[in-house]
Amino acid sequence: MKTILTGVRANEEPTIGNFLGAYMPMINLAHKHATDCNINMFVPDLHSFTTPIDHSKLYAQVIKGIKYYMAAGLDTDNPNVHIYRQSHVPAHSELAWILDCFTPFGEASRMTQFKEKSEEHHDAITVGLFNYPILMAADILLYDAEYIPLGEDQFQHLELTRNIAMRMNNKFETELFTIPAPEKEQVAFMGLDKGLRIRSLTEPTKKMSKSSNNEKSKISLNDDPAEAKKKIMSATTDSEGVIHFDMQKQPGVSNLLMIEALINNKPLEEVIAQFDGQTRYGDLKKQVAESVSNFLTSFQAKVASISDEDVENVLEKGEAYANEVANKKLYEIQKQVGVRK
Ligand code: AQP
Repeated sequence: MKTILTGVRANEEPTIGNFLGAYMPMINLAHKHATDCNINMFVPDLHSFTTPIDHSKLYAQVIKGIKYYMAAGLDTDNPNVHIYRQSHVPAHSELAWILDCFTPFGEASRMTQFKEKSEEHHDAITVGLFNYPILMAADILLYDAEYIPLGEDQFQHLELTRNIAMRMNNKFETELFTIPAPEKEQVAFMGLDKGLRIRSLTEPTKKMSKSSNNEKSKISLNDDPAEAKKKIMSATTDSEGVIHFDMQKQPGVSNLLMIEALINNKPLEEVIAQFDGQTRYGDLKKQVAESVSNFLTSFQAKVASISDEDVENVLEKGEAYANEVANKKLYEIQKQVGVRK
């Protein structure tokens, strides 16, 4: 059975960018492939402090992250659905070390996310931040995952994962790792024509990021719905005076059109047809504000109905599965690199 796998870091409160770019594609695939694929949705909690965080809040944020997966519609009664924490499957960090030794420094240095994040956090650039894509490769390769629903920003890391896996398969002349599908195939598997990128509300040429210090730039999943409406109403647009979907020239309005389509599960063309050529940006903002506020109200009610005990039960099952699969794979790899007979 093929494996579909994804995760969202628990460093900060996730945004609707994470929700629309990573949660929704995964949930849609989980429904579509409920009987013919393993669906692994994990919390990369060890990835959560590659940049500084408040560690006293991390544990609670991880548990909340799992409630979010469940509230988004992941069917935890399906035996093919596996929810787990990265830190509770030690094989992830063990494999990351091995993969480190098969990753040329020059190749890892080309990761644009590292460059961007080190500019943002120039006072705290850690080796962990540099190594993050290699731990991500371990997260994927341990489970022979083929499909990884990701937002556009993560495709370079996926390519690195593929390169490491191919290099090791060649070196050891065996099919040690399943090679994850390339970007084009991943995107087609998600039913998209390209990776999703929800933009910042205040600087729409940039992506919406959960770690941004500017609260107005993002809609977090725990935002008060009335506050979220205000953020949409004050979103940066442009002075063109006419609404067109054009990410280059009009990234602000195009971003709002995209949010409106994705959050209501409507085709983008339908939303574009409704607003194209209109001159009143306020009408578009009002409709998006209403949609976002309705979404948050209903999502937050679902989250509140899930107890910590529900999460514990799901994790107990998911982590037993993950450890069994991951350890089996790790043993095979350890044999190949010569540390186990
Ligand atoms: N704005 C976005 N649009 C579409 N997809 C997005 N993702 C993140 N932002 C957007 C996707 O969410 C998944 C989880 O990301 P992550 O938290 O593991 O790492 P990230 O890419 O670093 O996410 P953020 O929100 O930008 O976090 P911070 O600010 O903490 O670095 C990935 O699939 C990602 O593509």
